[in-house]
Amino acid sequence: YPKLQGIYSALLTSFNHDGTINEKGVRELVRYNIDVNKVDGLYVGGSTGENFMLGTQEKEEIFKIVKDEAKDQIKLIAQVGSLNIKESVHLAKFATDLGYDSLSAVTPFYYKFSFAEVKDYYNTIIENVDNQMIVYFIPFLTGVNISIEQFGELFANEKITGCKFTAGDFYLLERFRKAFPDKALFAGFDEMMLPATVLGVDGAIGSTFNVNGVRARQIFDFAREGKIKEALDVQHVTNDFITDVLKNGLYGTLKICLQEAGVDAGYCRKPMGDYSDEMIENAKKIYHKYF
Ligand code: SI3
Repeated sequence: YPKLQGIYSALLTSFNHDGTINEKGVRELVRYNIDVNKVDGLYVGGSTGENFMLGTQEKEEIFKIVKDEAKDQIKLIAQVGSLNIKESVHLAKFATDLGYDSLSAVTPFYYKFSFAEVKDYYNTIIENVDNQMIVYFIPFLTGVNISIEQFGELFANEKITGCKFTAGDFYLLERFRKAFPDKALFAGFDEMMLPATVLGVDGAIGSTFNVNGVRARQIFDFAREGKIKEALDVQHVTNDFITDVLKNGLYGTLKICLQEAGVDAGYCRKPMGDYSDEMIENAKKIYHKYF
């Protein structure tokens, strides 16, 4: 399987006010990421896609719309992880049949699964499909930690080819890079992209790239060229933006920013809340301050 690398937006999902999927909006989000952010790929059905609040058919619909819009212009990763492993197995086949370049699955959460169970989950999802798997490691939301030794056990399965590393543990990130130089390693925290790039990640997957993708690439490229001062200057502006966004509500603010840019990014899905007038005003100000 080809090794993935570069800048990937964790794709937002555009919802109508009643919570249904806004197909036109999803298409516009894909186009904006390709044409304006100039990303190398999209991570579809992740946290940013509000995936864990969706039903199976809705997940299928999003995978279909995104592939239909993006065609082969960029790489596509389908996040298929779910506590319902039958759903994961089904979606893994579904996305592979659509032509997705890789699968990814969040570590199973909520119940305190043993590592043996986590390993079995990944092996089961990838077993009967001709595709690769990127482990979605996000301990601050799942409570699931994986040690270097355990990553080694997962990678004993050659179809498990990488990790989306959404954690601030740079010691673990460095140990991972040294132990698995050939595995695809993606940074997951946009606000820590510079140090992650210095430690040798192959790329980054982020929510804020939907709006701030151009700066994300600058940080990545500068850091890889050893131009640390230049990279840090862009990271500083990026983190001012991210700090403002996080204060105002992450996904909603990104969507309102995109609306200011002419993209029909829609609403968030309940239980996420509606936009207040104040939030909309703040988000518009944020957009015009940085773009
Ligand atoms: O699955 C996904 O949507 C992601 O790629 C998540 C990504 O790691 C983001 N994490 C979350 C929880 O949203 C980050 O991009 C994050 O939003 C950003 O660094 C701001 O903290």
